[in-house]
Parts: sequence; structure tokens; C-alpha cells
Amino acid sequence: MKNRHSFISRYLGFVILVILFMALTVQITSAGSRSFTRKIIVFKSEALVEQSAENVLMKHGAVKLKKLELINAVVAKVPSNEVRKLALEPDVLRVDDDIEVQISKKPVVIQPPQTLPWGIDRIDAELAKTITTGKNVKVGVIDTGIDVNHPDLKSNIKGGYNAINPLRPYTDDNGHGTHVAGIIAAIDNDIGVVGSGPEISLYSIKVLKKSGSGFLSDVIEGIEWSINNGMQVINMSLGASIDIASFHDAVRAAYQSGIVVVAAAGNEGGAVSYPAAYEEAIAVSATDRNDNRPWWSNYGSEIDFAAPGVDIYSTYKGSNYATLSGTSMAAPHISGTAALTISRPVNSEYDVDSDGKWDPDEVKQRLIDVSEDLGDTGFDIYYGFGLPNAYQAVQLSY
Ligand SMILES: [Ca+2]
Ligand SMILES: [Ca+2]
Ligand SMILES: [Ca+2]
Ligand SMILES: [Ca+2]
Repeated sequence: MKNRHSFISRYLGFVILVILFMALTVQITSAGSRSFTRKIIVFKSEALVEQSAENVLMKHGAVKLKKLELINAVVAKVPSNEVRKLALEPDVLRVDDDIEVQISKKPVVIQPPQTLPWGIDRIDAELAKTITTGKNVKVGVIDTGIDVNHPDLKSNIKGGYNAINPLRPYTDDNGHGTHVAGIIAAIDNDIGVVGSGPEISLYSIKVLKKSGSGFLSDVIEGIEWSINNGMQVINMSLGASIDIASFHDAVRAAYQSGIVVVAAAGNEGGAVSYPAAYEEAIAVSATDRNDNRPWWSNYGSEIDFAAPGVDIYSTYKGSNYATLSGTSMAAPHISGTAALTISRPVNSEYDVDSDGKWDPDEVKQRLIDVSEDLGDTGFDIYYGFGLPNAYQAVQLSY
């Protein structure tokens, strides 16, 4: 805080100086017939600066601003019509323009041409788009936020909430949430990547700080916001190893309100973390390009599905792209597939409670039915029911 204050005061000081300088310039120009320009007057030696600077400047009506010992020079405001004469003084080596120097601007991120990430290809989401793009399905990304200005996401981001501080923006200061969001819904255009459902409505629910961690209470608030704002799917690529009753209550409430809750199993090579381990959540483990589970992907009877999670290329903060690995990347493949499924009308085969809507268990059953079995035959603790195929998921008979 101390540093920030001193920075702010220094910055304000700078602004004030600039304003004062401008006022002075205006005065000088309007009062007299002369206009002045800032020049760096370089003398032939250090001794000559000492001996003749004052005389030379006075002779040409220049106003000294400061000395630059390093280069045997003085900085002065010189009447424009005296600059050439001053440069011809025998003691003067050269007169340079005191040009304005600017802050180094961020390099512009050149948007690479669109490629199909292997994970999207693996779940056949690129084929599903001939049937649906997930348009108007609301998916809440409960994470570090989403880069709201990312050209490969921007038009799909329909809102959001910063649970850490509701007065602060819900954009992504970490990168993780933007990566997750791209797997769900990167736009199908000429640049970068394409997501599972390129027209899914994304909501940036920021509950994790720049460091990637956050309080459970903020996650719970994010879940509450999701319920109150009609999210149909929430993706939680986050977790903790401890089971806290309040966390379970919040996940149960989301499930009971009809939200499909998708969570990453965790990357410790051990027990499934929470919220993934709650029965109301869909727990997702990771696979690589060869359909194998990486050693770090958590496992247990709570695993529901497996999805691509190794070397996943997706959007990143700062309008950028990055390749990341983790069950964090696997979960959004399932969230995207769930959203694509929901975008299609439910049929009587799946609408168990005949309410004409997709309920979480109905969506889960659809994903089970379109999963490719991996590992041991049938359900297993590493891949759950297997790897769902998005293209099959959206082909319903009515
Ligand atoms: Ca494919
Ligand atoms: Ca794209
Ligand atoms: Ca239903
Ligand atoms: Ca299996």
C-alpha cells in the first residue's frame, strides 16, 4: 500500500508539473513574439560547459533548465530563431532536440490463425456445431474471471460477478479462468482456437484472486449468484481436499435449482477433491492424446467422466493463448458438452420428470449414454463412465 501511495503521489506530481509547464508555454507564446523549443546543447568538453554555458545561453536568449554532466550538455529553452546561431558557437559541439519519450507499450498480441485444439477434436465438438453451437445456454465459469476483452471470447461473455469485491471488475488477472472459458466457448472465427460450443453464453464469476486461490465463502457467493442469475451449467475447475459442510450445502442448492455442476477432480494423484467429490457434482478426470490418464489426475468412485486435460491449447489473459494441463482443462470439455446437450430440446426418453426441461441427472444420463468406455470395461475409478462424445450427445431422436 505504501508503495502504491507513493506511486500515486509521484504520478499526480508529474501530472501537475505537466499542466504547469503547459500553462507557462502558453504564457510565453502569447506574451511575446518568440517561440521557444527545448534543446539539449552539447559542449565540446566538460570545461567548456562550466566556462561558457551561461554566456552562450544568455547571448541567444535561452533559458537554462538543467545540466547533463554525463554528456557535457545543458538543457535549455531556446528561442526558435536562435537555434541555428547557437549551434554555430565555437564551444558548442551539437544541438539536439529534446524529444518526448513514451512508455514502452505492450506488444500487440498477433492473433494466430484458428486451429482446432486436440481436445475439442477428440470429443467431436467441431462436428456438433452443424447441429448446435450452444447459443443462449448460460454457463458460469467460477474461477479467476475471464479476460473480457479477449477477441476470441468477447462477444460470448454476457455478464459476470466479482465475489471477492463486487465493486471490482470480473475480468481475469490470472489467466486460468480465461483458459477454461476458451475450452467451453472460444468463438469460431479466423483466430486462435474454437471452443466446445462457440456460441455458448459465458458468465465470468470471479472468486479466485490473481494468485489462483481464494476463500470458500467467495466460491459459495459465486454459486449463489449463479442460481440467482439463471446459470444452466457451472464449471468449477477448482477444489480443496477438505469437505466443508457449507460447500456441500451450496453445491446441493445449485443442483436442486436445476444447474448442472461440473467440477475438476484435482491434480494430486490421489483422492477426488471437493466439490467434485459431492454426489451432486459431475467429477471430471483428465486424459492425454492417447486416452490415457496422466498420473496426477485424481481418482476414486466419485469420478463421473474423463475428458482431455493434457497439453490443452486455449485462450489466455491479455488477449493471448497458452497450453496448460490439468483436470481444470478436462472439466470445461464436459461443461461445454453439457451446454450443447441442453441447447437441444429434451426428448421423452431423457425427460424423466416430464417437465420439458433438462435436469442435471437427465443431462448426466445423456452424457453416460454417449461416452466411450476407457480403461477397464464399464465404470471404473479412473475414467468413470468414460469420455463423452459431444456430436453424439446432440443427436437426439424426437
Ligand atoms: Ca473430431
Ligand atoms: Ca477462434
Ligand atoms: Ca426434466
Ligand atoms: Ca471404463
